[in-house]
Amino acid sequence: MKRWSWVLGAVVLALAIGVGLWFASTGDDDDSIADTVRFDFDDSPLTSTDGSKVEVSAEQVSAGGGEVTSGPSYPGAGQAAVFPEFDGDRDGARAVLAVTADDPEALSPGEAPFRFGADVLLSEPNQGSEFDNGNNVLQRGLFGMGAQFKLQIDKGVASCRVEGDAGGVTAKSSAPIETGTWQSVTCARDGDSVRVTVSPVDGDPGDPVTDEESGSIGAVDLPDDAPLSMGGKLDRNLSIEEESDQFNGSLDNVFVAIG
Ligand SMILES: [Ca+2]
Ligand SMILES: [Ca+2]
Repeated sequence: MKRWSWVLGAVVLALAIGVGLWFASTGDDDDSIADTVRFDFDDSPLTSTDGSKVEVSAEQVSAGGGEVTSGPSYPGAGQAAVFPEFDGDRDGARAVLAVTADDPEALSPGEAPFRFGADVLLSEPNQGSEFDNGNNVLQRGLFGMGAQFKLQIDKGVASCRVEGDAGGVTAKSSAPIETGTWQSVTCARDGDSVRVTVSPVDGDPGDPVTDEESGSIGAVDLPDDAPLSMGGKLDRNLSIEEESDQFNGSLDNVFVAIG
């Protein structure tokens, strides 16, 4: 009898430990789902969302009288950030949101897998001059900096570029970004793979379309002074680049999720 009760006790203990570990691992998984930073723009274009893991501050950078304003998002998504209409002149109206973190390393993924993206409503026209030849949605780092991640919509095609110390990889979507309708675009880097996924967010849900490109990337280690920018390119001194590829339209639920 004694031996059986010992065995039963051991089995109960093992089960308890197993359940405990399962709960602990589930909790860890839940934590990894939380975004590193997210902007839902419901309170203002400059307020990051509760639940973001990293404390950040955002400021508006303007040129040519451009402005980011609040406007309605799609049903159920509150407010969105509305960027200036297309103006292809050198000194045309432009505005970009600059995001900086107290700990810039927190927005530097290194070799970790990460995702970033946004819900986008693209205006027409949205490009077509030397100074606005595209629509940069979200990026950290500039081309040639040695490290970058970027989501852009050029000629109605969304693409995700990730560059590290071993090279740059760009994944282009095979699903066109329609103007005048909300769509969700997500980029994901995992090892040598970069994926771009486009899916509608209102009306007919449709099917997400994912395209993938592979190549050596290495570590994406960004300089501390490189801002995370929404709606266009910024220099490291937080000024708008002359060829800023201003995003024309509205953005919502902009996020970066590292790890
Ligand atoms: Ca919103
Ligand atoms: Ca543009």
